[in-house]
Amino acid sequence: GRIPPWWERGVIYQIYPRSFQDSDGDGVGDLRGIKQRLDYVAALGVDAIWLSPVFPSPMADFGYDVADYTDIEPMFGTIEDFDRLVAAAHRRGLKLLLDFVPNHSSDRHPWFVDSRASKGSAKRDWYIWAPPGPDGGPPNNWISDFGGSSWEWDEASGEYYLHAFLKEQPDLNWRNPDVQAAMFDVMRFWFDRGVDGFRIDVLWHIVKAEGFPDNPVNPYWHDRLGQRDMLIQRHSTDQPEAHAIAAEMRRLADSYGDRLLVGEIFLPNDRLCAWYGNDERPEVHLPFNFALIENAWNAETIGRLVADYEAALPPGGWPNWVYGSHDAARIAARIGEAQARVAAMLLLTLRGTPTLYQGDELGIGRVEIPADRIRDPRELREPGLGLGRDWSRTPMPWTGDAPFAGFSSVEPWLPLNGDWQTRNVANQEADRGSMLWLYRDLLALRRQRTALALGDYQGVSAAGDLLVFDRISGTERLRIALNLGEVETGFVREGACLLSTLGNEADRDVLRPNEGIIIDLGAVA
Ligand code: TEU
Repeated sequence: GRIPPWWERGVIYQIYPRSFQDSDGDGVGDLRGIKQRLDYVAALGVDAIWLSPVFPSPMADFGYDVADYTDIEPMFGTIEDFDRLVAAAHRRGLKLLLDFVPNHSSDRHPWFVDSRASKGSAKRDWYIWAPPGPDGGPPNNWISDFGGSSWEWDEASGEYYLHAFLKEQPDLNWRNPDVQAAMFDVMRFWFDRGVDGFRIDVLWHIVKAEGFPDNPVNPYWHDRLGQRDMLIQRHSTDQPEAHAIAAEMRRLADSYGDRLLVGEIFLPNDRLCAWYGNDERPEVHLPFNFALIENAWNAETIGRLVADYEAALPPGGWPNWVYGSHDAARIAARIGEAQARVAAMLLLTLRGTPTLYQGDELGIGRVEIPADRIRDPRELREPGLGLGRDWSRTPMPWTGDAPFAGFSSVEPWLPLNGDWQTRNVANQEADRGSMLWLYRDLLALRRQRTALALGDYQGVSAAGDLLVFDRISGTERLRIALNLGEVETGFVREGACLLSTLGNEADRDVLRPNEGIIIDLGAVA
């Protein structure tokens, strides 16, 4: 039969480079630091690491504002450090994915410096410029993800430029073939250096409707936080031309063999799944599925969203799941540590490629960031809306026995989790009942059991606090039963229990509070 590509069996681990390991005592993590910690990552049992952006950047949005797509930010190291990191990862059987940020560059990128110099600049059309609208204000009503208009007036050249995010992140004009060619060259540059793929930042944003029509008003916006949700991004995102570009990126990736493209796309299932493309014109391998980030932690909701997503997948489309990132509140902060153990079991037993976020394997919860240490521009621009992301970007706590948890020799750029002296890698490695060991056990089981890695999904029940589903491969059938609540619930324990989130086995037909189990129903005829 067909041999599945590595990323179908694989598990991705997201590293936020600023906060993984500092090797040179500046309070910010770096590539050498990541290299020093690769044994930890390999021992966890994941297959690939994805690095948030490591390119030269003024850091207005902590690397998502790229000033040079084909070099390494000095704060993170050199291109030689990068090559050594790739080699060291590959030696351990780990793939390495980079974060590609095609929608926008930094306003300090030489392309934009040239573009804004004058209306007649050679690279004027590499970005998106427009004259004022009829009322003399911005060309249309589009709103930035960081608050305010998406358009910034440029006094010197007498036009507005578009930025879907910060004004320091001008949107590139992907309708321009020279931009496309330059960006495909960027992908080649890193593929040639041995990179195994890309997570593509805000892929659904890269093309905008011609003529820049106003976005329609969102009838539900008053239910949501902030003016960002006031409009439906109909004309500013998800244009048909962007799919053709994704297909071109895929052709390029495929020309290198077994490389992976993960697209960051926030859309409802039907439009999300369109980004798989089809057999004749495949697009990204994995359009990120954020359903577990965007929905309530509730058995019925989850049962339904898994079924809906499975039903929306195109033939051959491989699923994926994620519940944490450098943008989202941490899973343990959202649902508490006891349920975060159940969530780990869910994420690592659903059908599809899971992406883990650094630190979630330690159960890090809410980290209070004192007002004077807030760094995230999304929070600084719109205080009080709860849009901050710093609290999921805090440094990895490696040990309770060294200053700054072994992350750095100096005060880190963001504070550590308040409980770092007890909640850290060293302590959890020494404690067989820790969250870290639960992740290791789950990842090891996934490797051993084809039903978990590649098997079919079959919903069994989703009611009250109880979520039950099966994973099936050939004659192998595993049942996953999760108690999403804090009260004991009846459950018939047939078969052999392979793993419980509580560590030991119950002696009655129940799921204990906050318990999830994986049972082996044995070979089925
Ligand atoms: O995030 C894009 C993005 O759309 C998120 O801000 C999203 O809107 C939000 O999380 C949904 O609640 C990516 C990066 O992951 C983020 O760190 C960058 O700031 C952003 O793109 C701009 O590059």
